[in-house]
Amino acid sequence: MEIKTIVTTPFQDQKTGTAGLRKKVSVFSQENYLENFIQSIFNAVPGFQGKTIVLGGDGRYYNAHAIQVIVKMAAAQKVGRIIIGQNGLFSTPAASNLIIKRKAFGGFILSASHNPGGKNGDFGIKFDLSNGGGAPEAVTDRIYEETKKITSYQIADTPDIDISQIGEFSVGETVIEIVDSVKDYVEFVKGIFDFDALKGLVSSENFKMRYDAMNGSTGPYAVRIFEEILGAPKGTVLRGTPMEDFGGGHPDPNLTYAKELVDLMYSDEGIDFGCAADGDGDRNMILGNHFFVTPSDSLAVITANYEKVPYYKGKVKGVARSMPTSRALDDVTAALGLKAYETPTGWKYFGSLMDAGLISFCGEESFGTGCSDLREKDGIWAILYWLSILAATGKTVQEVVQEHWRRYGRHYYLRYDYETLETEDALNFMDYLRSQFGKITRMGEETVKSFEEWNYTDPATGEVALKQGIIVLFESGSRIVFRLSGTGSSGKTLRIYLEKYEKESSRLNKEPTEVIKPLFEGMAKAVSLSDRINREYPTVIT
Ligand code: VG1
Ligand code: CO
Repeated sequence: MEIKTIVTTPFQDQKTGTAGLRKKVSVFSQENYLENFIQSIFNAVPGFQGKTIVLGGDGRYYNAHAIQVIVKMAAAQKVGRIIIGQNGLFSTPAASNLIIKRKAFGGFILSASHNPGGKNGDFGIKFDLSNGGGAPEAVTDRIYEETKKITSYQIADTPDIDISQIGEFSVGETVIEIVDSVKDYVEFVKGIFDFDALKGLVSSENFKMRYDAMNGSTGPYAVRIFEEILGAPKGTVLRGTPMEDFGGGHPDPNLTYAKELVDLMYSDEGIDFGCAADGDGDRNMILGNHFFVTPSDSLAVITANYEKVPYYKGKVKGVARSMPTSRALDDVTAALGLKAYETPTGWKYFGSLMDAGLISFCGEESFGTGCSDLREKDGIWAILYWLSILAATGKTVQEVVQEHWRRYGRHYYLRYDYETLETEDALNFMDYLRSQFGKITRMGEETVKSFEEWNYTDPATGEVALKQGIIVLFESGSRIVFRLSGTGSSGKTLRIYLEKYEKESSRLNKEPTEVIKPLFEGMAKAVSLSDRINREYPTVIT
């Protein structure tokens, strides 16, 4: 097998964001673009030779091509073994699980997560390390440096491989192992949850659930777990076939993009439990009958109920949430005497806390929840956890959450996203906010207590991450956070996170929009939001 050295020139835009490198397919398909990035990983992270790696993605457009390229480039590096999901498919948590289980050196996850797919959509690559989690900033910075000075890459001159059949064969010195994408993941969740108890609930005639796979990677996982193993009737899994363009949809499990499921849950069909995962299966949404659970509440409820999942009984010592995630979790950790950590946005920041044994669960307001048994967030894990709570308590989703609010109070919470702003407008707006630190003392009815930039020091590694968001804290306890997204592929997305705490029992069941509106309007006026960002309305409110 001949190994070719191809001369190339650097691209200046291969800096990874919150979760890997994400770009339009048209950008990724420029000549040498993908190859440069992969070679830069090999250059920045020595030691691939003879080692095992995991490779697969969410099935979006360009996955099939990228797999062939990565196999040939990995063969040129004399990687020992490449474990590939059948037809190239792995959900992100399943890939993380395999990296850990097979003691791999790392993994390449081909996904742009919840971003739309297809020829005109996004593609992405995430590089995970041997702990099964996204490479930390020190590593991604090194990769970025390599991308800026790359002059050539190596690739094996060999035909495309067949990834449609389970089995093993070799390409040069590299063993290729095509595996059932679902099997190891199923064993993983079976090791955590009581499948007999779950089966009792899920297969019962009195319980109806729907799982929306959004034509992403989790369809086959959900069919196997919920329909085949737990005995839910066929048809429980909606949009279960992975598609290159996610059926034209936006595979993001929230009230806007999973609208059909939401409508179904608010109809008179009498569905008890609704859930969805994103394109690569790391995000989740939880719904009850006529009831939506915010991701921040979900994390708090999961933590408050950890004794209900026997596997976690007595095991949980600490829990973490990303900074913009509501502080509902903090009430629980304080009451249960658990250690609480606050990290920057992005799952990679949880990894070091898990490696150090500090946390068992973690979550983000962006529909991400997960556990330290993996190093990626995990949609199906969260869904099985919720089902376990329902099975153990015999309560409905709504009862569980309302009981939680009665005990701990409720953190009303909404996120306003302004997508694809002009980069300059977005950056200027953030700078404007900085210029107002200490100056703006009131926003509408609220009195400002502090207004500042948030910087982070990792309690496990001492690593520092600066400027991770701007926080306005009010005397009332309400909070507003501003930050720019690190996952978009064009322009800038401004995220504004708004939170208001309520303990009064008569005010626990209000519409979040109604409660948050004055907070939003007071802020918007105080900082002349629309004028500064040149946008009247948010693109999405979640
Ligand atoms: C968004 C979310 C963040 C999440 C990230 C990756 O990042 O806010 O919480 O970790 O997406 O999620 P940003 O920088 O756009 O706000 V996923 O499902 O892409 O792996
Ligand atoms: Co995702």
